[in-house]
Formats: sequence, structure tokens, C-alpha cells
Amino acid sequence: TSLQEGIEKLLNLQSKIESDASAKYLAMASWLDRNGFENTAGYMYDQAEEERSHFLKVFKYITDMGGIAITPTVNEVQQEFTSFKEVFEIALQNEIAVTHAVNKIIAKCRLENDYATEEFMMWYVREQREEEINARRALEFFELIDENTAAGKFELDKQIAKIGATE
Ligand code: OFO
Repeated sequence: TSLQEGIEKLLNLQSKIESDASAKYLAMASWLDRNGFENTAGYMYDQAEEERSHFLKVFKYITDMGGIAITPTVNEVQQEFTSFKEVFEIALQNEIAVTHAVNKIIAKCRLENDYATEEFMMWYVREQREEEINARRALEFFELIDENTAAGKFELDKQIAKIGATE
């Protein structure tokens, strides 16, 4: 393998993190769907798909570099949320954690002079920047619209779902 052992480990960890992210978004989509937020549920289903593609991208990279890609096991994920807003607070926290994991790999690449992996991971840096912006944008709507009224719920569901559509 052309991957340094520590980097291969971190890449496998990243593949698991992305795969977990997909499962987490899927649980959010389900909660949103059953609580009447159909449009935003659609946005979360798309996020789940995207995260799965992020997972596969690292997974294949490990193999391409002659490493051993380990199929991640699926962890238990949070299924219940106390509010519409909480879904996005947790989504943002998750994305920030993913960003940290991405940065950690890049720091390690620099230490090991692995510029190929560093370059590969830059795609994730850009992706994370977008995803954090979107999660923060969604949270801003909760400052403007009250989710505790029927009209507010309806409007929030409409506005937040548009964030994904304009990407
Ligand atoms: Fe947003 O987790 Fe993938 O990159």
C-alpha cells in the first residue's frame, strides 16, 4: 500500500464517520416526515444520499491506494427530536465534528508528506464548508419564524427545504 498506516486508519475512520452521517440524516428525515415536515424531510433524504456518496468516495480511495477499506458497521443513531429546530442544531454539531475529522486527516498528511491524500481530502474541506453554511442558514430561519404555530411550521418547512434546492 502507498498509504502510511496512521493515514489509512484515519481514512477508514472517516469512511465510518460519513456512513454514520448518512444514517443520522436518514433518522432525521424519518422524524421530519412523521411530524409533518415533508419538504424538509426530502432535503434530509438528499443529505443522507450525499453522505453515502462521501462514504463511498473515501472507501474507494483507500482501495485505489492499495489499502484495506473496512466496511463500517452502523451505529445506533438518534431517532427522536424535541423540536424542528433541534434537528438542525444537531445536524450542525454533527457537521462541525465531521469538519474536525477532515482537518485531522489533513494535518496528519502534512506530517507524513502525503500530498496525494491531502489533495484528495481538500474536496471534503470544500464540501464541509458548504454543509456548515447550509446548516447555519437553516438555523437562522428559526430566529425569524416561530415553529410553535401552524403557519410558522408550514413556512419553515417550505423555506428550509429550499436551501438544498439552491445548491
Ligand atoms: Fe457532511 O459529512 Fe460528508 O463530508
